[in-house]
Amino acid sequence: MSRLLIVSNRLPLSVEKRRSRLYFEPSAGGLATALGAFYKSQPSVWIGWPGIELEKIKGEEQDVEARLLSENCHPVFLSEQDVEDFYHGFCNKTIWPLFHYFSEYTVYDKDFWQAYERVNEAFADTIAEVAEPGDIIWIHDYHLMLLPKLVRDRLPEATIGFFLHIPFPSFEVFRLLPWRRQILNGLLGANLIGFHTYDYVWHFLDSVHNLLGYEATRGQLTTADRAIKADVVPIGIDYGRYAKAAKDSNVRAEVSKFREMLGNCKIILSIDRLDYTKGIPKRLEAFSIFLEEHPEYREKLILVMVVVPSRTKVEHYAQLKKQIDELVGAINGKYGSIGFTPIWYLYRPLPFDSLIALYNMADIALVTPLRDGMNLIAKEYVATKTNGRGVLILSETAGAARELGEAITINVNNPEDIVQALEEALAMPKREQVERNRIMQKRLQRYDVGRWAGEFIDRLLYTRTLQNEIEARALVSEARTALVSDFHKSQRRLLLLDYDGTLVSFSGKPGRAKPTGELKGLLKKIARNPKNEVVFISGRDKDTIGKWFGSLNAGLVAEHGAWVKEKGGEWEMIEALTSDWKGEVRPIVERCVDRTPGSFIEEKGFSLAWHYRETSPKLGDLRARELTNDLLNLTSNLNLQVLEGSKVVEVKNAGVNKGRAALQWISRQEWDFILAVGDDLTDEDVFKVLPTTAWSIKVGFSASAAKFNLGSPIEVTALLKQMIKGEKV
Ligand code: GDG
Repeated sequence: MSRLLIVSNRLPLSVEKRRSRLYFEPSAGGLATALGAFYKSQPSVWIGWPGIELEKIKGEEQDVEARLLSENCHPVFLSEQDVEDFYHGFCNKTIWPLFHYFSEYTVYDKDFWQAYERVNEAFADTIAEVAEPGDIIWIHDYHLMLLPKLVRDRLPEATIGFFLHIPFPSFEVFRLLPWRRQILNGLLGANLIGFHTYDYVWHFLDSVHNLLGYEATRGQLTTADRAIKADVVPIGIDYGRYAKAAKDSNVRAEVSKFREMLGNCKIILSIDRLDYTKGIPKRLEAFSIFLEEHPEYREKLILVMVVVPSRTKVEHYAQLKKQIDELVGAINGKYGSIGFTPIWYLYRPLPFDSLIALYNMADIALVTPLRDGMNLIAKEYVATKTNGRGVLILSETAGAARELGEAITINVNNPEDIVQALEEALAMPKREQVERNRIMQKRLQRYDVGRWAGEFIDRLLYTRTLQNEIEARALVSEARTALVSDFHKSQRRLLLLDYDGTLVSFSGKPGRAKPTGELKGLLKKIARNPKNEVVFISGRDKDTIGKWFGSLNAGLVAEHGAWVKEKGGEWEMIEALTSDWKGEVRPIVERCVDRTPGSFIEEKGFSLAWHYRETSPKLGDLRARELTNDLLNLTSNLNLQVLEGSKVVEVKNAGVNKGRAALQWISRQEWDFILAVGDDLTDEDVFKVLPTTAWSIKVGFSASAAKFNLGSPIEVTALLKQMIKGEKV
């Protein structure tokens, strides 16, 4: 049976050393709690850092490892320097602030980055040692974004899922990162990349499009040889645990204890890790305004604010702590009295029972992050409301706001908005509170953490099906051997080869994609063999094609079939064509060039092509659609055709296409081997006119009439080399 390999920065077990003795305790992190039950419900292994620096357990590594292994945990040991530069550095001073839109807090440091690379490599090595064929590898969070690719390099066949627990920022923010392409390429090693909300998916795909050029269709990307899916899979909570805990006798005892201390006051609750993303000062500011504007609530309303210490080593956290202490002091000083403090401020973690008791009692939960991937506090609060009463006020920039539509949502940057939300919450009739909470509870119960994990794995396995479809069409193993053997057995062979995107990769400017000496040598060798009839079928103008391949013993087709040149012959037009339509069309294309920086016109004898490979991708796509529409309107009465190729829109005479030109050769004699290779829409016309016995290959993995696919021009030239290997000319 296949196992689940969960990979996260921290293991669910933490190692501590006190007075020379080792202690193994459950980790406090949310992920360990969230996935704990799921992890135990099937054969699983957890890979991560055990929370102690290597130097502190020198000589005892094997004991630590053995103890962790007995709980199916595989440690990745990190040195003090790694913890400093990788965890406190790149993770918490670079990625965390940037991905939460705190670009002014973001530190760009090469040593941090190198530590991030190093630690991700160490994780990859451990996975490669532990993984067995068929295992499912599920990598978690922003600490390990390079890992999917590093694992893919080591285990090409692996099934790899990645889940990001924090927001993925918009492209304008993400692009600030000096190592942005490495991060994206790292993530693209996965088969499935999961996010909490559609916004994050969209931001990710947008960055991939802008920075790497891959376009997505319904969340699916196809790179050179792999299908990758980005999807929304919002994390749930262990609903049953929270709902049940609220009725537990220990929790009831805690409730009575707190009630005695708080009297009949209405309770507003907030619980956060100490973090600048949580909007704690904004909340305090709004609470202060509320007390100012509503003296009737003084001494009748209390804010219980739990702040859990975290990342105290990072400077911004220490500053934040000071700011909170001061604000709390000022508010308590101003609105408190001898027997009453408006803010109950606890700077420490709470035991689970106390946490549930506070959730259960609170009239209002005030959740105000400036940015939050999801925010589980909001969900847990709703789950513990056994009698259905209580109001959730939730920041619209928390991922949870996407699912908890019945909460009162606020813009945290507007204190008046928070004040109004408090007024609304305090005035909300009980019936309405119950109605809203019951709807949210139903949703949270149905889509709980087990369902989240199960769904993620199901979708991950589905991406394998997509991948299998791609692989089934790839020209590999038996099919490739059969093609080569057919070629060797045959005497009359026809090779129809496209050029750009097929024999060479695209370049920003068409003139730069010149064949190298090596490529020309290879093609020359093929064309020299009297058994081979080679035809280059290109969309390029005849002068360029003539200059590059005119000296070869090969047929040439230029401008998508407008011009044809037989071996040793002259250029001829396939039919009498006119170009007087250009005067009418050119101004439209020129206007498009003016409005689209980086684009340009290529003028050929019988066509006009608008190239946009070097424009910003989204603007290019938008303009391509506009231009195509404009041209279709204009050309409907003219005998013209508008084609959309790879980053090019082209107008040419109708009826001229590569297929028609190819037929000139195909119908010439009884070939016993035909191979056509091409990469874009214009090559489909060739594939469609081939006899059924012919071999056809599309470069790239999008839909095609070709029988097989190859990933790139490099693979095409490798195939050609393999075909002619051992052939005597
Ligand atoms: C990431 C994302 C995303 C908190 N204080 C105490 C305590 N907690 C528990 C809560 C909750 C968890 O910690 C915190 O939940 P978050 O949602 O803030 O999650 P994080 O782990 O900080 O962070 C976040 C999450 O991943 C999941 O994808 O929601 O956006 O940043 O479960 O109950 N538990 C106890 N005492 C406390 O004082 N016992």
